[in-house]
Order: sequence, then C-alpha cells, then structure tokens
Amino acid sequence: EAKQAPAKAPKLADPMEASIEASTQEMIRRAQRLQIETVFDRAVTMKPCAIGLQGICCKNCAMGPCRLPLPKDGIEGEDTRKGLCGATANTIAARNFARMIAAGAAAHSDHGRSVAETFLAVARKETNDYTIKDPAKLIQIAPYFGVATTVEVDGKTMDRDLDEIALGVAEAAMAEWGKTGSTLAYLKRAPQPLQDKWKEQGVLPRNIDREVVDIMHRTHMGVDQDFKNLMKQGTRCSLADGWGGAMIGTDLQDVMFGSPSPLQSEANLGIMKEDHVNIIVHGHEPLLSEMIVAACQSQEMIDYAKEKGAKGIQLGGICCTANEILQRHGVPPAGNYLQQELAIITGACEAMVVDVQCVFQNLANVAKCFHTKLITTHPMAKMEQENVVHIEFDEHYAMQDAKRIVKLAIDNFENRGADIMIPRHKMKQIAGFGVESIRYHLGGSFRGDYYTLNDNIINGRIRGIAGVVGCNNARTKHNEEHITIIKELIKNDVIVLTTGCSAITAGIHGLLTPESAAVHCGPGLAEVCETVGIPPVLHLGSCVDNSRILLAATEVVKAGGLGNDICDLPAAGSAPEWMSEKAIAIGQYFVASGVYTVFGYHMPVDGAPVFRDHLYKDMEKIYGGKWDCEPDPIKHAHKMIAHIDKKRKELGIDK
Ligand code: XCC
Ligand code: SF4
Repeated sequence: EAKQAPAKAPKLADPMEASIEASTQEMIRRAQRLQIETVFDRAVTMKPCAIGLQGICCKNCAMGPCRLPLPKDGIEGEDTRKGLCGATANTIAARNFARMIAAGAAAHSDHGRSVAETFLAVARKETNDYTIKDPAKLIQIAPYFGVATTVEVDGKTMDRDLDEIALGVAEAAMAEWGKTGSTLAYLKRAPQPLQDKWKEQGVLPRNIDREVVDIMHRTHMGVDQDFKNLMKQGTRCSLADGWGGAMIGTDLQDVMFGSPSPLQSEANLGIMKEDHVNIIVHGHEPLLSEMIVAACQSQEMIDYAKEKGAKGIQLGGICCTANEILQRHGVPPAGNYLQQELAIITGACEAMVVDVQCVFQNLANVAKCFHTKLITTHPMAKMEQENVVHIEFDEHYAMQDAKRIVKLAIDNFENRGADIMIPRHKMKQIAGFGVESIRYHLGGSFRGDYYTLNDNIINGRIRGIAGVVGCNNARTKHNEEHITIIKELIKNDVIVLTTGCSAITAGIHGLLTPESAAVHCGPGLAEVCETVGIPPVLHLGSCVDNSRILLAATEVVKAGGLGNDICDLPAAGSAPEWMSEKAIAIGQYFVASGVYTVFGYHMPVDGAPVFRDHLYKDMEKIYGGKWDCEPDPIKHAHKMIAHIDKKRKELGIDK
C-alpha cells in the first residue's frame, strides 16, 4: 500500500545565516512567526540553475534553449560545445553579457530621459512644481552641450539669460538619446588619452538609444558570433550609460533639485516611528519622491496627520530613491534592497510608494498581510496583484499627485493593526557627498595643499581610492561582503567612495561617520579624515551617481601628479553583492574607463573560459581596466589593494 509522506514544513531561512545585520535578523524571525514568506526563505527553497549561472544557456531562438555545460573534467583540447545553430560557449556567454549591459544601460538611461523630459518642461515653463535650484551646475554643464553661457552686448561680454541657457541645455540633452552624425557630448569630459583610446577602438557612442538597440539586434539569432566584437558593442553601450544617460540624469537632477552637500541623517529600519505616519519611497527616479518630500513637510499635510491621531509624518526610503532624497534632503533610508519586504513586516508602514527598478513583486503579497497601501506610480511599472493601487505620476501635476499619495497614507494610519514591531536599530551617518564637496572638504582643490586628495595620495597617507558600489543579493549573506571589504580597505588606508545599496549598507553599519575613522582606519587615512572631519567612506549617491565617481577620478587625473589617465590612478572598483543587470553595465563602463573592477558572488562567464579571459585579461590591454571576480571578501579587498600598490609603484610613489 502507498506510504503517506508526512507533510513537510516549508524550508525557512536561518536569520543568522541570512544577514549580519540585527534588525534584518529580527524581522526575518518575525516574518517566520507570522508565516509571511520573504526573499530569504525563497533563497533556501529555490536554488539557481547551474548552467544559467555560468552564462552558457541560450534562449535567443525557439530551437533552444541550448545549454552548453562544461565537461566535468574541464576541456581538453578543442572546445566542441555548440548550440543547434553552432553558437559556441563564447558566443552565448558574450551575447548574454551584452544583453545584460543593454538592459542595465536602458534602465539608467531611461531614468535619465525622464529627468531630461522634466527639465525640458521646466525650461519651457510648463510646470511650476520644479525649478532650477542649482544655476551654477547648469552653467557648468552648458558648454559640453554647445550652449553659450555669455552674450556679447555692445562689445561687452555679459551673462546670458538663465532661461535661455536652460532651454538650450534641455533641448541638447534630449537630443543625446537620438541624435545622428556625431558622438555623445559628455565624452569630452573624460581625460584626453581615454577619449583617444575609445576613438581608436571605435567605441564612441553615437546616441544613447542606438547603442541599446544595436545590442538587441546584434544578439538576435544568427547575427554577431564573435565574442570580441560583441564586447566591443557592449563597451560602447556601457559608455552610453556611464558617460551618457546616467551622467545626464545626475547632472539635471542636480540642476533641478540641487547638488548634494554633506548633511547628517540616520539609516536602518529603526528610523520608522510608531506614533507617526510612515511612508516609504522605493525605486530609482527622484522626480516624484522630491515632491513627496515637499508634501510631507507641508504644514497642510502635517496638520492633517495630527488630525488623524499621528504625531507627524516619517518619510523613509529604500534603494536608490532613498539615496536621492537622502543626499539632497537628509531623508533617512529605512533599508537597502533586501530589506524592502521587512519595512512592511514592521506592521507600521502606512504606504510604500514605488517607481521603477529593484522592486519585488512579492511586496504585494506581504502588503496583503497588513494595512499597508502599496502604490505603483510609473506607467512602466505596474503589478498584477489586486491589492496594489496605481496612482500614475504626471510631472505636470507633480505636487498634486504627491499630496494625493501622502493623504492616502495618512488616511490609512487608523487602519494599522495592533501587532507592530519596529526594530530599534538605526545609525547616525553623514551623507551628501559629490565631486564639489570632496574638493571643498579636502583643501578646496585636488592638488597643491596639505589637505588635498592628490597630495595625500602622493605622500602615502591615503594609499588609494576604491569605489564600492552595488546591490545586495539573497545568494550571499546580507551586508557581509560590503562591510568586510570596506573595513579591510579603510584599514589599509584606502579611501572609499560608495553609492547605491552599498552606501546604505555602509550607513547602517556606522561607517559613514567621521568618528569611524579612528576605529577602523589605518593611521594615514585616519589622520586625513580627522584633520578635515570627513568619514573614511563617502556616500556619493544613487547608482546613476556612479557618474560622480567617473568625474571625481577625472578631476584627480586633471589635477596632476598621478599620471595622465584614469587607468594610471591607484584606484579600484568593487560590487561585492551585485545582482542587477545595471551592475554589469556599470562594471563595463568602469573597466572601459580604466578601472580594475572586482565583483563578488560570481560572474556569469565561468562556462566560457575564453570569453572570461577576454574580460579578465584582454580588456586591460585595450582600455587599461579589467574585470575580476572574488567571492571571498578579504581576498577581494586584497586584490584591489594589490592593484592599487602596483599602480603606486608604476607612478613611483611607493615607499
Ligand atoms: Fe538596485 Fe539602485 Fe542594486 Fe540597490 S544598488 S539593488 S540596482 S537599488 Ni543600484
Ligand atoms: Fe540554440 Fe543558437 Fe537558438 Fe541560441 S540561437 S537557442 S544556441 S539554436
């Protein structure tokens, strides 16, 4: 007779194995007690496909999917693996990789496009809700777009009318997505030798949209079947992101919302308040969230919240929308990517307002267990679940839309259940850095003074510069790699620039304070940080703000004393817990800008060793930067430090 299998309890994540962060562990436990499934549980139940993981599954036509596993004992002699059409492992891995770049560049650049469209509305005076908050930034970028900032009147040079400059810049910026006959305007900002390299390689992006479309065409069945040529286009498209769509996005956001300057805030789930209306904004585009900040601060809304029995409104953020409003308004992040479900599981989230990118569809299932209103706002990003409210954001009625959303959250306050648990953990942080504030706080220039960055790198107090950026990934222990790597770098006198969820992580773990320098830094870096009063880890913003790292590196090169190009600098990049396709686009534009870039977890190239060598070795001969992968965080940091030391030696500044 048939044996009755005992009903199996679902596999659950071990909170201590899932994260190093206390409030995350607490909330995973709470979720399990309430029988609400989170990404951490799903990660133990569902394992990734080993072949896809290695980059060697092709589903670009209906004769596949063709899977090309590596033979168990490796490849001896010729690699004869091929798909039905004959596509090799290299072709398949390179096509997949290029498509990731295309998707990542599309995401950043489409965000940039929305910003540019809004700026055009500002320049045309079609909206009153947005203005020009940083005219200096507008005047600074205008020349790159060929827009004059002065006029000749009666033989005298006068400042040109700001509205005229704005209109010129807005129209020229919009054209970057589809122009013909030239290359992207911002490429001119890079060091000349780097521009020369790109030109020689034929990878100067023509316009932003075209480079994405080119990849989608080229990776269609039976087009480009040469991994080197595929990566040439991958590079071109990534440059259209970093030196194009993302950089324009950052700059025009600065023009409209103000360039960040250092400010104090807090980070982690503990920023939510039991007696306040808690609103969490999540996603990437700050167009709506800027207005939500203003709406939450308006007396009208504060009074309304009090009328409804709350003490006030607490706004917080998740992911890069959080970073955008942290940098400019000091609004505290409630958490990084892997904490999004947990913010709702507190039971104290009246509304979670999402725009685009990095938003879990499971938020809808979690929200169903509480009173939380989950509100989608972007025409591009809806959810099928019935409990999700869609309030489409229109930049022409921005403030009106924002108030409607805030009011909905306030009205929801009275629906809160009795079972609430907000973790107590939060940290103080200093955020809000940018190229301008790095210059300002380190001696007012990059070179020629006791305090300046270049001088301190040359004299060895600062060993080098690291960019540590990117996501969390439920396949690795939440926050562990970020924090271990950053601590190891600053212990070895490497100053860290951070963005994205890595920056939120650094904030949560207390590394974004000037005081942390004395605790965690080597003597040289500690001395610099203590003298000028900056943290050893500088928060440079969201993922589109990785463009700020490119520009900071360029300023360092141009200030002199450290070689002629970004690849000469004692610098390295890292994305320890990456998961997004955007991370691959960012990684490639850093590599193509001359940066040694190490990813954690894994890279989807291991199934195609020849293609992997192209990324890990050949790239350096072409662009001066190369890819690497190291899941062990201590080894990861030391690979970066070894590269920094090698560059110091080449510059003759090793002691
Ligand atoms: Fe998304 Fe930008 Fe990654 Fe965080 S770091 S998980 S991309 S929010 Ni960009
Ligand atoms: Fe297979 Fe080639 Fe089709 Fe890819 S394109 S699925 S390798 S037949």
